[in-house]
Amino acid sequence: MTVPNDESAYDRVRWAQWQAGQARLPGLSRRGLLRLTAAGGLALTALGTAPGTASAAGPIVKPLPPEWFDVYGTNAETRWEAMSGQGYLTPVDRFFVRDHTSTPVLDAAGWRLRLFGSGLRGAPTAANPVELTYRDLRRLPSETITAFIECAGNGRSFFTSQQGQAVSGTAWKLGAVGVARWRGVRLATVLARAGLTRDAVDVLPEGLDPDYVTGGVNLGKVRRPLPVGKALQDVLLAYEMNGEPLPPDHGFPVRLVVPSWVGISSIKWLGRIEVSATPLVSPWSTQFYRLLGPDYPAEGTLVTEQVVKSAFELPWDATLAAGRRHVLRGRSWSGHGRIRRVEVSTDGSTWEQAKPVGSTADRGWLRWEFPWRPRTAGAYTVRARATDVTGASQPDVAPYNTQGYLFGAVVRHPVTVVPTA
Ligand SMILES: Nc1nc2c(c(=O)[nH]1)N[C@H]1C(S)=C(S)[C@@H](COP(=O)(O)O)O[C@H]1N2
Ligand SMILES: [Mo]
Repeated sequence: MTVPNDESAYDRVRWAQWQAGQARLPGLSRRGLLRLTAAGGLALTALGTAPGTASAAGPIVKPLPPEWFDVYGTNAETRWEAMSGQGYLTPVDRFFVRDHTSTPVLDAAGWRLRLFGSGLRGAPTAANPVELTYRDLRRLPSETITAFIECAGNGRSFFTSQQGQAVSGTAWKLGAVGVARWRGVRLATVLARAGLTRDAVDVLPEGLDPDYVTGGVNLGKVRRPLPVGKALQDVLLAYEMNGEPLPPDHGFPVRLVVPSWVGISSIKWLGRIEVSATPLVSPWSTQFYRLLGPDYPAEGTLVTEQVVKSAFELPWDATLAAGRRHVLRGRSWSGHGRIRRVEVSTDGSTWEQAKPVGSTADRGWLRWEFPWRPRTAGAYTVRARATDVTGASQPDVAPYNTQGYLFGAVVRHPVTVVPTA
């Protein structure tokens, strides 16, 4: 079976196979599957709106000081002013957290990665998988990459506040993104050692966190298939983040880092990987993380690469003094490649180039700055708009989709300029 390189072709093929009963959905009981199927498209969309299952103790392990984070149930986004004065990387303690349920605290010594499936030599079963220990993994050749991880729903709240559209899911502003240096072993290396065959088409990484239950249906472990092409390209089994062992909230002992793709691809607390010679799907590829709505085909479109975005390292509703020289700083990033140009507008109509600061990693972000001397006090809106190497830029309006993914439009950031004392 051939694997389409083009992602939309991949999705068209997988969707057709899923509809025709030729794709498997592992990890869901038959009853769960029937309930899902019976629920139909509309109700499936509503699953995304079900409230999180936060435990009273707090699903996230690390401290979430209010000056660094806005917390929504089992998720916490970085406040952009907390990036002010920081270097290129997002410090681990300020990195956003997105947990479907809660952070499990695992032990590296007892951890095993289990690989199985029809896409491996000898087709090992889930009950008798190829196993790797943490020490095995640490002994394999390592690679370090700098890459952002960003939630597909980052910026979702602006569908409502800027475009007046109702969407389901966590109402993130722009802080569900961070850049880190990830060290680990290429997934390609591990798959080769496990006996990857030419027949393999999909890999399905799965987390060790609790089952995700929503709308009364247990969807099983958090998991999302990756086409084998992407799995072999630049995906890392990461055990270090910014030079330290991964902390619990970010996937200790081992997580996947799938550069440039939506955050859900980067499965944390990795436990198993099915490697399959037949197509695989999961609720995270058939219902969640699909663009659905009036402008999309009925089955929607799979979300893979992130779009272009920009953010100011300013508090929301920042206060600045009139008549003074300020330097507005920010960062821009894209899933399609490096940022080539950033423009800033402070007057609602004209755009000027921002100055790049330092260099940019291929799969990271670009830092920039823009000097500004607001002459008079009042309410202002500052805007930043980036263009990447593919020519993709930020529109004024993001295409509407019911689950509020990929908000790539220019964000109107309010700033209050006060008279100088
Ligand atoms: N096992 C597991 N992996 C997961 C998730 C999860 O809930 N469980 N959340 C995903 C989502 S939706 C995102 S955006 C990223 C967030 O990574 P972070 O919490 O390290 O910032 O992890 C992804 N990997
Ligand atoms: Mo996400």
